[in-house]
Amino acid sequence: MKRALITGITGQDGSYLAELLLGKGYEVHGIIRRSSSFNTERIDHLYRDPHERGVRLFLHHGDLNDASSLQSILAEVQPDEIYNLGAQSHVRVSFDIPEYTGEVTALGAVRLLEAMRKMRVAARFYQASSSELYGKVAEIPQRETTPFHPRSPYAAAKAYAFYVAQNYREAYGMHVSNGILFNHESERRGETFVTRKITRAVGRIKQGLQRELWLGNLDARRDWGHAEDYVEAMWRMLQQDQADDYVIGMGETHAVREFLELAFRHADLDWQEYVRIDPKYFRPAEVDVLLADPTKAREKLGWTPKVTFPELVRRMVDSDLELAAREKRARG
Ligand code: NDP
Ligand code: GDR
Repeated sequence: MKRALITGITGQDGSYLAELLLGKGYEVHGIIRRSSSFNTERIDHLYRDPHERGVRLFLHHGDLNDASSLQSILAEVQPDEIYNLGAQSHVRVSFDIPEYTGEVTALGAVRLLEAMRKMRVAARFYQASSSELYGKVAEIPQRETTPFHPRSPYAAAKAYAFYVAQNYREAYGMHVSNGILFNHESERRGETFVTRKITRAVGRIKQGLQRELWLGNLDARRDWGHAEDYVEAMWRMLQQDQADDYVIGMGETHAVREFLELAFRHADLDWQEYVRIDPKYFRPAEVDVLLADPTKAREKLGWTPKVTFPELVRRMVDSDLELAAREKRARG
């Protein structure tokens, strides 16, 4: 039985990846942070008491900012594959907490790689790199050879992690791959990212629980896919004989405004009646347009996404319509 270790298992991608790997027969270990309120909602449906027979999901307390916890967990788990998904992943927030973002998102990656090297853990390693690396884009579409131009403390931290991952591959011959993933969303997306903020508002407006939706830049363009498809690409990267770096995206770009229109229309609402602009949601430096060229992933990994952009929007709105209906019932 293969054994995988996931940092960021409580996040959107971590939860889908854990599902995928459990479905493939892996034993899955996840690192979780201690917090005063539960932060395991996205994986609660996968978790069983470890005293039961046949359990294959195990959770360990640790932190990317705490090298000794990483070393202990690696020594105990001895994984075959490591997926480093843990990060302070919010671009706007990274302008407010740039130093902390660097600690987790940049130095967290080197802490984990260095722990692996020191402990002689010969696992394959996936680093969650991001299309934010392209930032002020040098070419459209963006491919593996497009130069980076980070536009936020988050993107700068991810650039460090990208290069350090490449360096451990070249310097120590470790099997380390970067997935340069474009935006991917889902019913489990964090509620402050723009897509989920919109679909959550659609559900709540429809139920009369909310009257306005405050947003920032509606002209930014993103290449949006579904997270379930993207975690499949992560896994495929670690099944290759050679470690490498891959762009993962749909090859389609849409403005925030288009997402808004589709989402509100799906619930028979007109977005213009509800959306207001608040400058606080604009970023000090913006990434205007992202568009992936995923040719290499298609050809080398045989990866093709299944969920289209309109399906993604529909799924998220349907799920949030149900959530808001439950919220209303609970209020009585
Ligand atoms: P989320 O924000 O949903 O999840 C982030 C995860 O990181 C959570 O499990 C969080 O734990 C964990 N985490 C945060 N800080 C620490 C820390 N100090 N130590 C250990 N774990 C920590 O992100 P996504 O699932 O959307 O993204 C997964 C990864 O992929 C991230 O690295 C992100 O930057 C990157 N990425 C995401 C893209 C996307 O469109 N979703 C695109 C490209 C890259 P907790 O629940 O306790 O907060
Ligand atoms: P992004 O995602 O910054 O691309 O990072 P986000 O959904 O936060 O923003 C996308 C675009 O929408 C614009 N926008 C708003 N964004 C937010 N969050 N809230 C608003 O109210 C709002 N109004 C307009 C933004 O300006 C931006 O242009 C995500 C994260 O998952 C990263 O971790 C990941 O690396 C990248 O995607 C690829």
